[in-house]
Amino acid sequence: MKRRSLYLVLASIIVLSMALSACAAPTAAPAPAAPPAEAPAAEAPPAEAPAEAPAPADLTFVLVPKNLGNPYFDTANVGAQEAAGELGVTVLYQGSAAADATQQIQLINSLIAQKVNGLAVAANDEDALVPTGKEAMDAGIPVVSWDSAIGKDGRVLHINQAVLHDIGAIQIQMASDLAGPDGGEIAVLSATSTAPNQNAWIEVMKEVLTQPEYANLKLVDVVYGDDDDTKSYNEAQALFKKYPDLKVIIAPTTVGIAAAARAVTDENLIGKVFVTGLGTPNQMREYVKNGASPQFALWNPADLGYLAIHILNALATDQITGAVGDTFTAGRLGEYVIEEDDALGRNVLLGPPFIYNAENIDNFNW
Ligand code: RAM
Repeated sequence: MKRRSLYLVLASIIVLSMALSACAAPTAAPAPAAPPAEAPAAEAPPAEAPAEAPAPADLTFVLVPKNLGNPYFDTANVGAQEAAGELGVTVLYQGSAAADATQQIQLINSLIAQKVNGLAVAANDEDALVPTGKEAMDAGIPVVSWDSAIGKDGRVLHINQAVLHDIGAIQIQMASDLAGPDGGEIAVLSATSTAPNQNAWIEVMKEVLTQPEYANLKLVDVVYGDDDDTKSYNEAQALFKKYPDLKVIIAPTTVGIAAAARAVTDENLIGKVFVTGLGTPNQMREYVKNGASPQFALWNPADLGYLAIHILNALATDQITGAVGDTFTAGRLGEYVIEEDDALGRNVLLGPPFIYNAENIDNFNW
């Protein structure tokens, strides 16, 4: 309960600081958002690299989401601020208005020029971010990606929310449950067409669909709502029109799933078209209860942000180099090992995804 109320306070501060930064000119790289009151005051990063290892109070890391205004990323920032408080460092939360790689690169370039001490980026494009990540690392700024990976050469390591295959497979399993024994037509409503994480999960879904147990599910389309609520809502409406027999929409994005569930509700399609995928409990509670989206999955985004900052701090203070086999302790989450696999290169794994449904949804308030 205590931690929940702290989350609520931090979440309100973040929403307020985001509202303030949203008022600033959105076209240029966004101005640094004011850090929450609990975090140490943000200081301008030193003009020149200090001769000795910096004290924690001098370290400024930046948590960069795919876009601002997305409760999933805001929740990750709650965990990042918790880690900042424990470590005595400053974590700024800065992102572009749209989930767009060009805007994100502009922002990161300005953060490199400001000589921040570390970057944790949820990438809008795997390849496009590599040169920028390299530039930061050449300037002595450790870069990790989290949620959505930068290509291997553009970061030290990736903080992976759950096993890639499990995230794809759990969504097909939920869609199959919802479609029922006769199966039927399913469609994917994704985020942006360049999103590294969604694209990887969709590939897994296609592979899993070839298994005999899913032979009665037919994937009819993959459309993109760009992690924009209105576009996602319109794409869901278009799917209803184009595929009158559609049974399930899988939205592997917290923005898309909430918009699709709202569209199903508005069109009185509850019980005819089901929505599932990846969502946050507060955004989805209403749709779990009204039957538009009886089940969906996710990991804990606050833990992901918390882990990202602990790792970044361990790298920036030379506790680890980021080599495979390096171990470190991430506060309340315990010990982690840096691993390597073909898809993600060097990475650290948070844990398994979790299914939310009518029985458990009220146990979560984020
Ligand atoms: C959206 C973003 C994010 C993804 C979640 C599930 O919020 O696209 O990258 O991990 O959905």
